[in-house]
Amino acid sequence: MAVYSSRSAEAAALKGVHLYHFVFSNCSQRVRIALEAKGVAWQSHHVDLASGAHLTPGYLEINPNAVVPSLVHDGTVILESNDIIAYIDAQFDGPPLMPAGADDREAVQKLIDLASGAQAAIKALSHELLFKRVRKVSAADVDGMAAVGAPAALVDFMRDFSEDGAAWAERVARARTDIDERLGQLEARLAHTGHWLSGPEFGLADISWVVNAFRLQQCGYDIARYPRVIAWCRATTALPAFKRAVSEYKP
Ligand SMILES: N[C@@H](CCC(=O)N[C@@H](CS)C(=O)NCC(=O)O)C(=O)O
Repeated sequence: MAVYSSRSAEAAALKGVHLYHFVFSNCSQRVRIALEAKGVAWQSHHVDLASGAHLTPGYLEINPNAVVPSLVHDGTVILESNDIIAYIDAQFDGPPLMPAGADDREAVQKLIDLASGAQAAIKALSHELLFKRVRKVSAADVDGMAAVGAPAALVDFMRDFSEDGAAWAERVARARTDIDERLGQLEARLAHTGHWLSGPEFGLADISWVVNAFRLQQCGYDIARYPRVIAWCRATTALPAFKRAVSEYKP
């Protein structure tokens, strides 16, 4: 569990549940769905990634990885969206989001790890297929990120994106192979469970993955080879928690 000993006085002073997040971030959407599914009251701190609000000194004290989301619960900072949703399920009343059976629990943990490992590919595909048309990043923007202390991996990614050359094409090609492999594993799991990824009931594996599947659809990514994933995605995005947290969410 990624509990972070933050030196942020802002975070330490917070009472209740506070989410630092961005409206279109799939990792943030994952946490908002978990909060809605559990019925947890939370306060929003919208971090506008487009204007670099995640790179300010105040936010870097809360999350030194310079990413959203970050959850603060009674002054304790929890990072990593998949750890945050597990934390929310364990800490709060409401419908349990982990299945009861040991085999399903093990499968859910593997699926959550599979979703965590998909983030680099989802990010590359989002930039290639969605953001490229609307977001131009200059070499000076990238140098600016490095100058304010953004982690090297974020800076390298943005440099490749801004240059749009062979290194970027390589990232996108790797992302396509990676995502197809992971979607194949979801298809196999759904063949076994029938409806939800998590097991007999909707749960953490569904929450963890639906934001990725929804993003791939927004990207126009071809998932026709995965009919069970398509049907599952339709059912999951129709849930009230998904609508409140994602499709109808306004920051
Ligand atoms: N492993 C992290 C990944 C978080 C992440 O990559 N967040 C993205 C938005 S979905 C972000 O803040 N990106 C900022 C950037 O790339 O500059 C998690 O699951 O919380």
